[in-house]
Amino acid sequence: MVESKPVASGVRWPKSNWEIPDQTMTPTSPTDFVVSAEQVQKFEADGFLVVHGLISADEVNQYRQIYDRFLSGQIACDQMRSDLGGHASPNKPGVENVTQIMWPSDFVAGLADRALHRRTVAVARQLLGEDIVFDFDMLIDKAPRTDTPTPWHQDAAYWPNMPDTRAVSGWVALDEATLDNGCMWFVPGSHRKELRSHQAAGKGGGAKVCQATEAEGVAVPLKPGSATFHHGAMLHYSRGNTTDTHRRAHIVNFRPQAMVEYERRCGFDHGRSGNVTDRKVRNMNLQEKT
Ligand SMILES: O=C(O)CCC(=O)C(=O)O
Repeated sequence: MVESKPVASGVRWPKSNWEIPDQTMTPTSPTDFVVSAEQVQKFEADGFLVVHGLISADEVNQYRQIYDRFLSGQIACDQMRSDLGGHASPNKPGVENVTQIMWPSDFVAGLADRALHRRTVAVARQLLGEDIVFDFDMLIDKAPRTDTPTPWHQDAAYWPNMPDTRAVSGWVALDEATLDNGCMWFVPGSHRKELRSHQAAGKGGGAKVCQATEAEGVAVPLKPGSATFHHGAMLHYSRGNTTDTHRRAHIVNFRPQAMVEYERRCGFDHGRSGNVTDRKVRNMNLQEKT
């Protein structure tokens, strides 16, 4: 059992004064989530892990309500919103191909202290160690019929080089994730090989792409409330959404506390301070600011 600890110290509240409407996700709801030794071994071997039932159906409904306020603009977060599929031609006028909203927990007071963040950090610590802490979170939505794949990539290719490369993302499905709406695909074991060479996916947007095919990977459909955890060097991708409904995912990223402090000392904060180039940076070597 992992002791629950605050996961996002120093968070800047609130750019929105919107309050979570009921108490379903109070900080007193169970926050621990235990994975087995076999699951830890599987994560080490494969570089990703499927965790069923991370949050309950009631909690999923609560997170969907919050999510839809972001998507509709009721929670104003324009500076954190972009089209991760901006490299592809627009498929639906006025709708992003792939909506990406960075740092949602900055916009809803207390969000980072509730079930989704608490349980993802509990799992992340069991997978990578007790020094693992929250780094940043994001929403990635594929709206109906936007039909835009998220290009094959490794998250580490977006980040600066780190002395300690432990990193894990908890990708929590708020809708059923299927082959047709863009469930995640992973290439087992790719986290233990050299990072592949990445290029800009196209002219618009900040997405990167590397060479990989579905034939190398496995698709991971998920029920709402279930999650995948993938290593920062895991090769992954998702197909476009060809269905009539949204594919909403809330993603929380973790790394060792010392590495979060190192990133921040170097001025790298995953776009939090409005520096969108943070999201486009390709494995530069950081300079610590004194
Ligand atoms: O949701 C997606 O389609 C992509 C997610 C992703 O690339 C990530 O969580 O690192």
